[in-house]
Amino acid sequence: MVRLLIVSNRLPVSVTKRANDLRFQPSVGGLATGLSSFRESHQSQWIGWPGISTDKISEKEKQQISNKLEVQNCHSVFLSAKDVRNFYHGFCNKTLWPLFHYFPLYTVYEDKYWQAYKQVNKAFCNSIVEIAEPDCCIWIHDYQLMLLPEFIRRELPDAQIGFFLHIPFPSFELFRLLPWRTEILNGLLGADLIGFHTYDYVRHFLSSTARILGAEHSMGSLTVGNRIVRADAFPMGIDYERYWGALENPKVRKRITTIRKKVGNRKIIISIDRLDYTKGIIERLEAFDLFLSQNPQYKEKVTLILLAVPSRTGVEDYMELRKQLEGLVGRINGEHGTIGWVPVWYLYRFVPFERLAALYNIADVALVTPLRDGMNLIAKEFVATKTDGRGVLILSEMAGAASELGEAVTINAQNKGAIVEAIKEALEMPVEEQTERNRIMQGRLSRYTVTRWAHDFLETLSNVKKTQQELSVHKLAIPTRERLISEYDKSSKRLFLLDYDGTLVGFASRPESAAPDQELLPLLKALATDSKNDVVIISGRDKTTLNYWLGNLNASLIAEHGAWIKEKGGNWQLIEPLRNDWKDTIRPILELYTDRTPGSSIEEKDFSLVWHFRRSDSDLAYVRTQELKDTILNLTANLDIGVFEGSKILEVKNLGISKGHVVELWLKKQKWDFILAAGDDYTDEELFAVLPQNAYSIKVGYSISKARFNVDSVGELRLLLEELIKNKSY
Ligand code: ADQ
Repeated sequence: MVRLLIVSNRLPVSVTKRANDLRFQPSVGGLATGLSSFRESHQSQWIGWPGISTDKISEKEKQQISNKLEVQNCHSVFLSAKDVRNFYHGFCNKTLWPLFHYFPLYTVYEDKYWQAYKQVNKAFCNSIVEIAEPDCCIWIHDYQLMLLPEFIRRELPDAQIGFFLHIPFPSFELFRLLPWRTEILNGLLGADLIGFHTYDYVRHFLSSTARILGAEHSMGSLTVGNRIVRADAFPMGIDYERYWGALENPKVRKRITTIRKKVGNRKIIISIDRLDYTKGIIERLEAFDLFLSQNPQYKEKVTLILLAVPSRTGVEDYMELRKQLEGLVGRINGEHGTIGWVPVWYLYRFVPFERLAALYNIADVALVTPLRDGMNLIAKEFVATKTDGRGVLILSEMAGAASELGEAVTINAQNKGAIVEAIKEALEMPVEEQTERNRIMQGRLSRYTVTRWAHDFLETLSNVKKTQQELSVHKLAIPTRERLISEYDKSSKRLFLLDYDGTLVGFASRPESAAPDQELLPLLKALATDSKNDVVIISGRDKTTLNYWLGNLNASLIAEHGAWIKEKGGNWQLIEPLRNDWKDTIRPILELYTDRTPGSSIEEKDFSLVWHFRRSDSDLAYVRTQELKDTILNLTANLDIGVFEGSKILEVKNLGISKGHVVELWLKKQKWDFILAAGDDYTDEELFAVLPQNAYSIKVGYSISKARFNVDSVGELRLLLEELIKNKSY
């Protein structure tokens, strides 16, 4: 079994020091508790910070901590007080946290924070490299470690690296504000699988990689160098059985009795969160205040229990929030309370599981109204404890959990009126309806638990790795390359079928800018001058451009994917008569789309029309190509016309034209004893398909292909061609 390393900023055990004594306690939070059962069944090690800075402990204590945690399979990464200040409170919690939660005004951009972030990610990398085996499985968690996948990839190129983001990935409009956006994206792309809670976050991430790095995806898969990287949604679940079975615990039942005695028969609303401005606690309290003002009949009939867990207590924004919250609780209690009734019971502390479960269980309503939340486990935990089916969840649309818990009463957390209405609806909801809604949600939560989530993630990671391995089997490795060169040397009737764009030259932002450079022309010239070689450049380009660029070579040219042929020393010939009267109907449509899509342009060839959108906004272009395809297909249903999507182009052409068709003519010309064909896109697949088994067919780039081999890049293909002509004088 491949060894699993789990990496997160905090270890599942936190160390504190009181009166010279080290104390070891379980860390708060869903990840640590959620993965505990999973860890027991897997051979795994956890790498992270034990929560105490090195300035507070001696070298001896540091060693003591390491030793004690190693026994629990936890490997410590130590941070200094300065690291905690600049990395954790700084870049993590003053830059990434607010920006990723759509609070750009709270976001601080400081170079010293960024430097600390890089340095701590590097320190994590060093610790991992010390204990990891080259092919082990490394699962990295959350926004504190977004550079780590790339750092590890450089050190351990064969490792299986997964990354999961627990907070939202913001829309491109927010993410682009980050001065270090490129580094963060490249950091993440060091992983093989990048997981998010919801598909919306996946979309945002893919949109940012496309717009910032120009890396296009296909169904969530991106090609990064010679690796396929996948981005997908894995909604994190909870340890369902633990919450569902909570009532069996006598401590939980005792706690419920105590609370019931104190609250009497009043309805109970709970509000439980880490004290964080993203959780919408102030807005929620203001809504409760409004509810009491607008519904005097509920005075003395309802109690809001507000439990806030201390969080990031050293950060000013959090201290300010606490002050504001406590002021507001005081005002509401002062204004609405009576001698025997305190409307809001406020607790600022961490509570153990039994108390938390008792609160979930006794509550009539849970108000979970974050302004933004990656997932929100409180909502799920509340529903899971409702064994009798009673209780209503009011849930913000802005929590990732909303995409799974559609039966909750969902609200816009900024709309106080809507929260007021929802509280009333929840308090008055018939029991049958409550039960019905909860049963559906419980079914879902019981199936997709945290253990299933972890398995699902790790299984997908291993599948991505398998796909990578399948593709890398086809990589033109040194032995095959040597065999190819030796067969070339021995043969005398050699055929080269070479695509142009994306194969011999890289893509340019404008099609006309991809002219052959000063390295390519001599290379092709040397190849074509050898009398044993027959070189055919087979392209989708129009014949005028091809002729202008490559017409002087001792080579044959094929233009428009096989519509036109110019044999060595001959003239252009049409392969077969083709219609092009359809262009008059299609051209005005393309013109309309070009006007509506800034950056796009039309290229007209004799037998095809091409709509280019490499310089357009990728999301807009995506929508437009789908519309355009539908429109054209409707118009040309009875004609012999096809619509094809290529690399940032949409091409409308006669169906009779195909690279495969024209290559067949060449294959019949004579008995070739060496064939090398190279291409990069879907039109070249038609070519690869008709080649004899022993031909060297090479795809530039990595994706599933009919070609026998892959090379990484245009540069690698050119190197191979150079090797063939090296040391040979013509
Ligand atoms: P958090 O922002 O911490 O997590 P959340 O998902 O609500 O938010 O998890 C909080 C966890 O802490 C829950 O498991 C809960 O039981 C526990 N907890 C809350 N209040 C407590 C209290 N007073 N005493 C004891 N325990 C308490 C981040 C993201 C979330 C995402 C999680 C998991 O911000 O959006 O859901 O990670 O991916």
